[in-house]
Amino acid sequence: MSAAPLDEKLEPIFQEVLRRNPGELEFHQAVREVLECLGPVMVKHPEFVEHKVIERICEPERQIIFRVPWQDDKGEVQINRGFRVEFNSALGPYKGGLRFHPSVYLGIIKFLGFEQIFKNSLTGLPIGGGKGGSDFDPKGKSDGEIMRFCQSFMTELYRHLGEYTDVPAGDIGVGGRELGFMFGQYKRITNRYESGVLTGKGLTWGGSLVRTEATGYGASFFVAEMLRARGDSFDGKTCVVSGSGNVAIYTIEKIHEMGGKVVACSDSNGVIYAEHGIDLALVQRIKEVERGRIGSYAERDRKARYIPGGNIWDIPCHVAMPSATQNEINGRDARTLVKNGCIAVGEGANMPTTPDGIRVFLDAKIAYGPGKAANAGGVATSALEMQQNASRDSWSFEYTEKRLHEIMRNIHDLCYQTAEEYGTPGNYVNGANIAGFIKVASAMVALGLI
Ligand code: NDP
Ligand code: 2IT
Repeated sequence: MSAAPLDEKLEPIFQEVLRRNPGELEFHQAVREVLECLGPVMVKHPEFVEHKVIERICEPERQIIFRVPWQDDKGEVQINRGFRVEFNSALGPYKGGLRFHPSVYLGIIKFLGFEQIFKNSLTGLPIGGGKGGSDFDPKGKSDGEIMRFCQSFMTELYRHLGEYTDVPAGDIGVGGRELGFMFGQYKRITNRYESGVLTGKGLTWGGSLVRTEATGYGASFFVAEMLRARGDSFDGKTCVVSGSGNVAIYTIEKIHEMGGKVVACSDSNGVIYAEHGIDLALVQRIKEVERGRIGSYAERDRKARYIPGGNIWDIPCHVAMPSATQNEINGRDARTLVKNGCIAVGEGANMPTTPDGIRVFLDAKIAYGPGKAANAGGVATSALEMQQNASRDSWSFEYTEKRLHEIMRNIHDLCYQTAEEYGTPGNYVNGANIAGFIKVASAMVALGLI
């Protein structure tokens, strides 16, 4: 954990968070990172201290934990645990994805929900923060098993949702297929075609163009803005993108469109290194059509190399875009990246860099875009999907992408300017945490003690 000291008013608040949430390491990490940035804000805004905004913001408004029973293809009963943490609704209905992964426990959902509050605030759109999921492992399951699990999950969750209450979407292990099964079950139970209750929907049943691409495109736009602020661009840059899921795929696409070359991607088993540039159509065939493993890429692109168990951050690059999971870049990885000439890092994933790693990037003064700013394009486009659903309209790809691009530019500029205003130019961590916090905190004060 980072050694940076906390402001004397904030230290006891953090100690209380540790005491009240034992064993939730990722949640502690996410809270500490935000609190480390807020000392100067407390000086400028004594009303936030008086109204105990930080103490309140660290405590979820509501946490739901439930049993998810389902039957596998052999007829055997399986039990998983479901979660929805409704963290903060000062700015709008709870909004955030659902993660299905065996590593999921309350501490992961709380870290994600906590980050989501500030990310959603940065988008400038009316959405609060929440997150959910399950320790269900979708890998190797049949479509029938996925459907039965999703139906059971929604049979409990539906009572907590609503277009004005709580609006889930996808995250790791949850994409169009899973959202379809969940939307179908919601519609059946409630007898309402309530499009605005979920985002990331398919295009034939209320989804928005660009939502599938939005996180990866948005993260690439954010890095392009950071590079532009330094008089540079993606043109001719060698890039590395970890993961090979939704975020990674559309990051690769947009980087290639903007003139960069992605030479590596990965999954939890290994790394693909393609010095001549990753063939995106092949990655998409393997991941989106066949639902296979990235290792099989090297069997079909003979110039590429598969490194089982490899560390993607050992591959030299100008731009690194972690797009898999939390804490995938540690201090050592960050030092390797900087030593190898990395000039920019854009986080498609949530909290992919450890506190040590963040310190290395900030000390090296490279362009470092933290997840809650860089990957906000996904949830921002979810909010655009909600707008389209509310007006029973659907926008063109070009118009929706233009809106996403503007939003990412605005987030970049807000973080950049806030970092300057607080005396730490170029520090997007401070910029994102401070700007994201102030908007939510101001709304919480205005809404009274709730
Ligand atoms: P997907 O399920 O589509 O893909 C996840 C990718 O990350 C896979 O390649 C997966 O490999 C890898 N991965 C997941 N968990 C681990 C792990 N514990 N160790 C190593 N590799 C892992 O998810 P997304 O692309 O949607 O999400 C990726 C990241 O982006 C997550 O951090 C998510 O929170 C974040 N994000 C997603 C948004 C969205 O709109 N989808 C929006 C904003 C952020 P494997 O198949 O081997 O598990
Ligand atoms: O982490 C995230 O921002 C997401 N998984 C997307 C959330 C959303 O509601 O679109």
